[in-house]
Amino acid sequence: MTKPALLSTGPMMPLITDQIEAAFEVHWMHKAGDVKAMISEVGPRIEAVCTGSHTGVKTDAALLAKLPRLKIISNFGVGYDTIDVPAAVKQGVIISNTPDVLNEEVADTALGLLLSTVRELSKAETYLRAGRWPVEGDYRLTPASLRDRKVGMMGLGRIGKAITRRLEAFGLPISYYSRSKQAGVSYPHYADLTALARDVDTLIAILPGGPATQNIVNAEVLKALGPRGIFINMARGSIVDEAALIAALKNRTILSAGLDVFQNEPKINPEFLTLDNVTLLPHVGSASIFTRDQMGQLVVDNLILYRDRKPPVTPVPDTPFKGW
Ligand code: 8YV
Repeated sequence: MTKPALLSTGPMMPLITDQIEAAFEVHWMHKAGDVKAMISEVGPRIEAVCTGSHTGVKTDAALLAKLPRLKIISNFGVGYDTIDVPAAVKQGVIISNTPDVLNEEVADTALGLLLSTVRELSKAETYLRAGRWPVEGDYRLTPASLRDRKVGMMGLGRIGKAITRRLEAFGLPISYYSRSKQAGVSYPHYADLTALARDVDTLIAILPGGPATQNIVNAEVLKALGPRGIFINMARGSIVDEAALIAALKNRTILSAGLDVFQNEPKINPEFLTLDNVTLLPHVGSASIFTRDQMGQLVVDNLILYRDRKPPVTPVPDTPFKGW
């Protein structure tokens, strides 16, 4: 039996690589000397794409146009903002992602980043490691505490809810911003992000990236958040006007920020590194072996199900499965 042709937009973890190599004829973009020539040669035969935001490659309309037999794009990650969804829909391509298996891990990381930012835990450890404790005395009392804070969630999807379960255990009042009010949710709802920012002092972002949320955290929102304000981003760098955020941190328009995601990862804006009121993580929200293995297996399962002409396990809502 000939193996169907698959294009991978970049390297994948061994768990994925081993299984897709066994089931497909895999063409790796990062191994191709001349990507354009490789795509022109194999593009007409490609039936499946394996991708993820870590590859840095966009599955855009131009690439999709070169893959006329494409049936499935299996995305590593719950967020699939590097894929041109309308173009995939137009071409009748199913997109699958890796939801649910990462909810609790990302929520754990969000709380870690929140605590580290509020109580300056990374800075306090750096202080100790630099030998400053015995010389200069105790690390400073932190200006911020969770004890007197109100949280505004930006996005209340499955990961958002895993975060709010934790925030409730911490005893924190919660409100949320989303386009429409969710049935069965009792937290105050805001359809206006600036109004939410005005009423809380801590914003936690966990909503999808892409055109609909591009730069929604802008100078106006940060000003509304105010000088006690803390902004935590577990979503995508694209949701923030980074120049406005850097200015707000520099001018102390807000107190501080905790960021797991950035525009132009991994080459983040170097200005962030010069600021002392921002906690920076290298996009590690879901990054444990335990959780990444489960995400990787979902990537493979969706691809193998396509090969066997069975329904995918996690198609995204934009491309419901109607048959191959
Ligand atoms: C991954 C993520 O780091 O699931 C997501 O959307 O951002 C992360 O879990 C990323 O997708 C790796 O490509």
